[in-house]
Amino acid sequence: MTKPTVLMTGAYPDQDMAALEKDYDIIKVWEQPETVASRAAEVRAVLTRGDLGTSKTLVDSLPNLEFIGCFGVGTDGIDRSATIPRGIRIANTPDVLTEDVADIAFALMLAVARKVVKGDAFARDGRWAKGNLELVTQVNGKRLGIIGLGRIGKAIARRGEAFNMPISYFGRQAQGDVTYSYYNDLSKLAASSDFLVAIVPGGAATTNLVEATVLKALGPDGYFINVSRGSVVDEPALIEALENKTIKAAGLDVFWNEPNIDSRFADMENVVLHPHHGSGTVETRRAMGRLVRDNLAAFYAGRPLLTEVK
Ligand code: NAP
Ligand code: 8YV
Repeated sequence: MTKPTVLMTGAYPDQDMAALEKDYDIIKVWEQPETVASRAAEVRAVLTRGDLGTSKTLVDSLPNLEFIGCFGVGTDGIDRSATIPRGIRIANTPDVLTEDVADIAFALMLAVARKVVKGDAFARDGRWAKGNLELVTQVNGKRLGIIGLGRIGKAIARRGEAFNMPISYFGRQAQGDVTYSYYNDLSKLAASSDFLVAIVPGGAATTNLVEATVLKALGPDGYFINVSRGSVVDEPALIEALENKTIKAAGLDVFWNEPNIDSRFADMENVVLHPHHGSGTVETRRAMGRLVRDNLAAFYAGRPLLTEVK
């Protein structure tokens, strides 16, 4: 039987590529960009990743496209102005990555406040023999502010509770199922936080949400952690705040221009950088790959998608 043609915008982990290639005829855009035009009519399904998305140009070039599967929960990179008018359905990978992304938010909070990266270098390069590492900042008991109390935001809050942190959050509305303090003004949340963690979706509605005034409100003792999308923060303002020490430090998993991030970050002592790898564990990536394939199979079988993005 002929295998259905699936166009992929970027590679998945080897285990997923092998499983996909068993059941589908894959057009690998990153290896054979020239084949897209000649085989466009065959393509009913595209697979992409949260960090790659799907451009309007690509969608418009595929006349029979009906389904986009996203390896990732964030679908801000998929141009909805191209998909909505054509009723193209989208499935993502929520929930399976929630706990790992919350872990990396906490890893960044601890790494930056407790200076774990500096401590590692200090122990390796012999500086320890000449004296102790400077005193660092405590995390437990500090005020935790969460921008976006969704699936991952709530998992971060649960970790905060275990660290005895008073928890507050910002979102478009207060949530009935939590007792945390709600702020509808982000600067007020920042002013009431020692650690301000961004975990809202990217896209037009949240672009530059964390602007200079929010960072100013966070203040010289405040830490900013971003595990959402680079677009959520005004990055030049963040760099200025870090350079001028108007905030204390930042832990960043996401950036405006990934993977070619602003080179000024590399020269700063008061940042811990991480290469957009919040969901990058073997276990979670396996679950994400499985969910993408299950959605793809459901689409071809005419069954309801497991995790459709509405
Ligand atoms: P989710 O459950 O949909 O939660 C998103 C939260 O953001 C909701 O609580 C929502 O609350 C709030 N929100 C949405 N739009 C907003 C706006 N315009 N202004 C203020 N708040 C807004 O999503 P999730 O599963 O937790 O994932 C969140 C995001 O994390 C993803 O979209 C992705 O960008 C990012 N992510 C990053 C990584 C990584 O590796 N770093 C991995 C996975 C996900 P209200 O509706 O009450 O406003
Ligand atoms: C992944 C993500 O890094 O789920 C998301 O929105 O940003 C991450 O889980 C990405 O999707 C994999 O490329």
